[in-house]
Amino acid sequence: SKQANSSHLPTNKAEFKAAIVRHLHSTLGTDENKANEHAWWKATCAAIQEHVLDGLRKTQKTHYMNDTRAVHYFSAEFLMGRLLSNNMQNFGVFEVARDALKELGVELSDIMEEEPDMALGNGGLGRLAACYIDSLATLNYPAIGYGLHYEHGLFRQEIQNGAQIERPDSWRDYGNPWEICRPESIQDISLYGYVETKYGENGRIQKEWHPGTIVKGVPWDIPVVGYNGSTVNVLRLWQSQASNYFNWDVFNAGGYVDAQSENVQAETISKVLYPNDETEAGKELRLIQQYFFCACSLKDIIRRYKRAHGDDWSRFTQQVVIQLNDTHPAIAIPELMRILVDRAELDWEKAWEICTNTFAYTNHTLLPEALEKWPARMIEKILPRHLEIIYEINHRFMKEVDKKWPGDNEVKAKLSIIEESNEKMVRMGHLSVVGSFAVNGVAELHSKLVKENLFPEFDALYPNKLTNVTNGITPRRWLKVCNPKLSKLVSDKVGADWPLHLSKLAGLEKFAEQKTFQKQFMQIKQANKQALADEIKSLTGIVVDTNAIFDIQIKRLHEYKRQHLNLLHIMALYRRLLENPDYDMHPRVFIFGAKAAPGYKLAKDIILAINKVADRINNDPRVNKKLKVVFMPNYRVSQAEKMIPAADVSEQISTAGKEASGTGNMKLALNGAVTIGTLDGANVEIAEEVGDDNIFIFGLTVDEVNSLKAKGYNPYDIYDNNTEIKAILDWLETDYFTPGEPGGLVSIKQSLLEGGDPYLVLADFEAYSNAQRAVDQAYRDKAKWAKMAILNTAKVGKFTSDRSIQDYVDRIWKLNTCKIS
Ligand code: DL6
Repeated sequence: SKQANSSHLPTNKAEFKAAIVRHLHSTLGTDENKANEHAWWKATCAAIQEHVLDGLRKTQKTHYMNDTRAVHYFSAEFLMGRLLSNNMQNFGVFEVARDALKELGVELSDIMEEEPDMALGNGGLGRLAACYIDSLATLNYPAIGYGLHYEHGLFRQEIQNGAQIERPDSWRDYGNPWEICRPESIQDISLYGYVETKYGENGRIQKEWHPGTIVKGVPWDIPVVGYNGSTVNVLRLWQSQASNYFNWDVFNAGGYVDAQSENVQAETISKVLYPNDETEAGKELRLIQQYFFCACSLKDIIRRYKRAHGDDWSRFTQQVVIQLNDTHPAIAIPELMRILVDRAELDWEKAWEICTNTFAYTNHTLLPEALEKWPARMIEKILPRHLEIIYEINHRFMKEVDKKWPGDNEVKAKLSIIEESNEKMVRMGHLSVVGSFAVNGVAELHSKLVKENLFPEFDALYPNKLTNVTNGITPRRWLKVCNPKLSKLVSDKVGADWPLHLSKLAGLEKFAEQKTFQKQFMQIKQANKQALADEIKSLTGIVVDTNAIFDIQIKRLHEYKRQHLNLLHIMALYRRLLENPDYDMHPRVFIFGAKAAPGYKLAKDIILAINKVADRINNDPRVNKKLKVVFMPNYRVSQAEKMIPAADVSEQISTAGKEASGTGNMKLALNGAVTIGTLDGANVEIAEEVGDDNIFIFGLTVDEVNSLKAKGYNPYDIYDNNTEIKAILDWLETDYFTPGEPGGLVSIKQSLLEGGDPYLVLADFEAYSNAQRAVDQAYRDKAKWAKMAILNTAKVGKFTSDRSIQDYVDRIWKLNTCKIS
């Protein structure tokens, strides 16, 4: 039952009103007359949090009593967004709380806007982690998320004169009503210093790490409420704090002064999220962040394990599985080895067996610039004992490789955890594969490419280690919470339990051609478009026509995602309209949301270009009845929740082979947007599910991309022979879009010509433009489009994160459900 775990959960308006007012008085020290929206928001959160904590306590007790095996999801990023509406929906009290507030004279939708997003992540990888912990709780699996309690999450984006300006994100400035500090579980974490070799009894060599400094890890718990509110798991995020520790040993050995001079101040460790997406930061602080949260989390796990099993390590791998979300937490592998070998004094072989039965690793990218490598020198300085352990792991691994490929030095060099380049580097991907019992990619195509291109020899060496788990999204946040009108319609047709059984959406198929249903479905889309149009107006001042096609591209700004392909096509439409005012097209609004990494110059130039072109088009009365372009500033989870329900068209146009999976593609399809996309990442599986008639696939396939590159791709061939492309690229060089500043947008042209067009934008332009014509034609046939939109919603049940989690559980984690009573 919805209240299974929350005996005092208010079930009627009167109780809710009393609870909220009680918190206004006794938690916030204000009253109904004085309270502003922020206070009402906090009091409402507090009223819900009472029950969240009740559920948390019961869950933890049940897990403890049953000594459950649990998954520990290690991730440098959790992109949680807002929690109030989600928690209310998951407890099944959204409507009653909304009505209670209304009687108090407060609009729930207004106070929800007071909640800052928890933006502790960059993009897909971090949001995936958030969806997964939602599903784990919903499916009643024992699980903990472990990460960093960044003081500043992803930067807030402002747009000034078309350019991105980064402002600090201060999500906790006025307190976070959901988190609980747990000083009783503080951990001490060592850094720097040196290693002493000692000879113990029986001549056993013992290593002792004398740290140069120690920092404190302070845990903050964010409860994670499952749908139906029965299991409440925890996301535990570590904050760094200075400790007063001063190591006289190290000082006397002469190491301290050295370490101290370059020492990272303790508090800076969890100060800020690195705003890079798909690019390795390579900074000392970043490695320290990674080690810091892994070391804290491992200590936490081992403390809990020992409470039940003492020093008996034999059951450890039965109780504990750790999922490494990309290589960011890979340093946990040598850390666990250190604990087992140096501290618990297990033999190396025994320790390694435990280790390699504990960790599993998810790869999220093939982009070479995102594959983490750390200079051995840097690891040695910060974590001297870990570097020794990594060398030992590699030494033993190289022997294994030699057994399989005797005397083959080439394969050894290729597989080695240590890259013997000018500067010795530690390859964290290789370390993760060697140290884990399972390695997965995040979509069928991506996992195939991981096997065939990234790690083929690892696949030969460890058959069955490499596998696929296709990503998923939580249908609670990404349909039930963000699109209440469509949710209600769906519930009316297929029953109210679809958020737990998303395959039930298939029940909509039979209504896809029914006139009344089409009308209802499209009326909801229209209402959602109106709401987004209002939001666009208030954020940007741009007025858009809701009868136009809402064509949406929302994701991090990256060349491989090809927002500039979209932009070039917009410029082509503009040009066609200028040349022929009767150019036949249905009105369209192109809407973007994207943040660029602050140091990624071309990505920021593309944002500038989108805004400059938008400015010109939106203010050109010759075309602005048919064409509008909007760049929504500060794209984030809560903004995605407003944009996705309003999309007609979903842009998923990455160069084939580059987007590991994508999850925005799933969210948009679920909300009835039709995809225009390449055969990349999970688009391939979305196409399989919705069928060729309900998606617009275009462009080069992975094989075609490879053969074109092998043959020698020359973008000038296209530029010289395609008058439209030539005209558009040349346009960027004028001052047409940047009055008084000729060449203001030329870097895009340069990257596509002199730069060699690494992501094949020009090669795919024609196909994209044709696919866009097909979209335009299809949209004009109202019944046809409605059917396509409905079938998208109906056929994407596969992409619930519950299915992904069940896949992980069945094939990797081997967990049992644990009902909370
Ligand atoms: O798996 C989640 C998400 C995928 O959907 C995206 O396709 C992929 O680009 C993203 N990968 C990263 C890699 N970052 N690092 N390292 O964010 O993962």
